[in-house]
Amino acid sequence: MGIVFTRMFSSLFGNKEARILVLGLDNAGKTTILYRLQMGEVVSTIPTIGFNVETVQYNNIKFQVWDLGGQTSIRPYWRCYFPNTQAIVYVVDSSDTDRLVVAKEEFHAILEEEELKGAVVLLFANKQDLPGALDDAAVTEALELHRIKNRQWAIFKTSAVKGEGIFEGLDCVE
Ligand SMILES: Nc1nc2c(ncn2[C@@H]2O[C@H](COP(=O)(O)OP(=O)(O)OP(=O)(O)O)[C@@H](O)[C@H]2O)c(=O)[nH]1
Ligand SMILES: [Mg+2]
Repeated sequence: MGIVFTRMFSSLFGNKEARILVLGLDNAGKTTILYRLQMGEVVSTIPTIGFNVETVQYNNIKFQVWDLGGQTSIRPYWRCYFPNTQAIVYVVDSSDTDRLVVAKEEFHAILEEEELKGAVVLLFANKQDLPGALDDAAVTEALELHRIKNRQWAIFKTSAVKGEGIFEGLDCVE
């Protein structure tokens, strides 16, 4: 998997800036992940109305990381950010089992978007530190990831608060 991603990202991005969208339901941990990536720290967050964008330099690639608000009323605006996106990080609160169906529907709707057809998809099964959090295999099943066709994707177990797994997704990028 790592080699595949390394090759893929290298050919896609070279030394250019890569534009990454961080998407997922509200409270999934997107903003926490963004600032973990950028500062290596846990920041206290409030629900994002609109977006946060930061540049993260990693493995000789400059990532322009866009973290969009995930509330129901804000999700229709995600599409404004779709053009020119190389990768999507889709963040799931693995402990929020009640909303996995909604998370699944939003995820598959994203995959249908014409403007995102070429984007690589990384899933973060976040909040692994919480009791009752589903692991990557269970999230894979709940989100019906076997339905993904003709696209490079990978899922990572993450805990933004513990700083675990966050860089693994980008780690494959050289
Ligand atoms: N236990 C635990 N809590 C987390 C983790 N990641 C984020 N949180 C917490 O979850 C809450 C929501 O995190 P945010 O990063 O603001 O969530 P968001 O996805 O940006 O939410 P919106 O901006 O509303 O879309 C905060 O209280 C975070 O501290 C994690 O890995 N483990
Ligand atoms: Mg946020």
